[in-house]
Amino acid sequence: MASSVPVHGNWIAGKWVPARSGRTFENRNPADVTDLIGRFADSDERDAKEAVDVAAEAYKSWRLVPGPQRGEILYRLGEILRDRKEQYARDMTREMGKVLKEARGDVQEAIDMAFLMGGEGRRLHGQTTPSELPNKFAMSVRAPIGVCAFITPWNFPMAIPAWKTTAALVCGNTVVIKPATDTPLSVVNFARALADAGLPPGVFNMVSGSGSKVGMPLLKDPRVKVVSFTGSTSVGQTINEACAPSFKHVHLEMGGKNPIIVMDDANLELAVDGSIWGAFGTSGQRCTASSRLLVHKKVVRKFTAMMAERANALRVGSGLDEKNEMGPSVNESQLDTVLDYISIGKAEGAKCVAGGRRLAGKAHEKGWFVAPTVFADCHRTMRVAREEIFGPVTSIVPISSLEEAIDVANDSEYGLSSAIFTQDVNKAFVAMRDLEAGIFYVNLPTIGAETHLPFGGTKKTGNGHREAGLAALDVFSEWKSIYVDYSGTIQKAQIDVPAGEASAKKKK
Ligand code: UN1
Repeated sequence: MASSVPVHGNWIAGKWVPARSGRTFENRNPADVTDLIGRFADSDERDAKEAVDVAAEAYKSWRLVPGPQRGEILYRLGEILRDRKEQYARDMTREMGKVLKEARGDVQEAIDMAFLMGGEGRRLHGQTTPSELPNKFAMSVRAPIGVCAFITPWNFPMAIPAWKTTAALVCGNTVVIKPATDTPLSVVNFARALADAGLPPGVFNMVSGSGSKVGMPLLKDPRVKVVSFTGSTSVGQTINEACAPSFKHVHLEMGGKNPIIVMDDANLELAVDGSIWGAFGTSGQRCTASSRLLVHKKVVRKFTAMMAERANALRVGSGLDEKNEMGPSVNESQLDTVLDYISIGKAEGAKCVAGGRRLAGKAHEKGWFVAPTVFADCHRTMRVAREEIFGPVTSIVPISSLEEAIDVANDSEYGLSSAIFTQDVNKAFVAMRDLEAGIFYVNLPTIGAETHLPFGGTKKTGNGHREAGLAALDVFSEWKSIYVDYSGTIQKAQIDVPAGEASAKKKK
């Protein structure tokens, strides 16, 4: 049967090529590890270098392609992804486990991004502004930067590569991407769609393999000008350090410990609905997962009972079965991390009111399944209430006022997403102003960002950049300020005819 397993190469210069080493690695279904999805190029620095060679060469012509034409290719990308949405979603569920409905959403996010940046090809607005001097024109334009290297995660295997790629390409940059080793197939699919959309060879290249053998060489290559990474804060720090000596532009999207505040006036049904979705969507494997529930003491008992009941009732299993509401953890080491945190929570005195164990039994024995887990009566200092777990575990921390809730929420090294459930507009606005996070929701959980708004966070979640939305253009372009003098003289800014001096002279 081994011969029926597809083998995928790297996508370099518009061709599928094997890794120089000739080696491959396996990609297996986390819901059923006997299901071998394919073998993928196990690349090293030679493959990474070749991809950068190609991207650097392609940059020379791609940067000169008019924005509207670049945008049109992205628009076609959106149409192709829309046509293939079902197949690509199934491939994604099979390789990373999230339920089909969510995998379709992931592909949809890539489609949305393609259309957004497709349209941007005809805008890419800069500013025109008066000059302080006569017969002189002033404006700013966005200029591309060069080769961009992307290190992308497994939790949004197509959406996140699309966030980065579409924004980079519309600005006129070229790309080398290293997909997560758990989810290379979704990036293979994305590369196919880009090729079929008519993207010239070499503008987008994919090299699969490990962070040390492929990622690191990309970070050290002086021809790579921009690095964009989504993943853990500790890896982000390593990337930041590796890029510092060559002054690369670095865009980092990292961890979260996202709070939902539930006030005593909240619609509790809605708050529970939102918390279940926010905590257990994608098996809690979102940077934006609602992993802290800060619930007013007046309603916390009722809220906890409702959460436990709903969590226990969630149908967990293969995401390919439409009846299931939650899939597995992505791999064995992620499962181990989640189980470790469950033990830590129990040991530090958090009350486990739902889940708290690996799922065994026929439907689960071949995969990395954990029961949706709710810890109640948590204290803000507990590790389960502070550290990012990246699994189906959420912690309820009782609070007695909005002020206390905001204080607990902000007492975190992360600042990605945040939310409040309340019917009091005054409380909603105070939380909106005071929560230290890049994203804020009222009467929604912390997940569910839309592509046309900036995505990213404060503190150790990010390094001051945003992706998606028009903010993404700032990561992938440099401002160029342009002055055109048609006076026929060398007019000196700040020195010749400053208006203030003219009026001061008159007064004398
Ligand atoms: C992530 O978890 O890394 O807002 C991205 C959301 C999704 C994107 C999540 N649209 O939850």
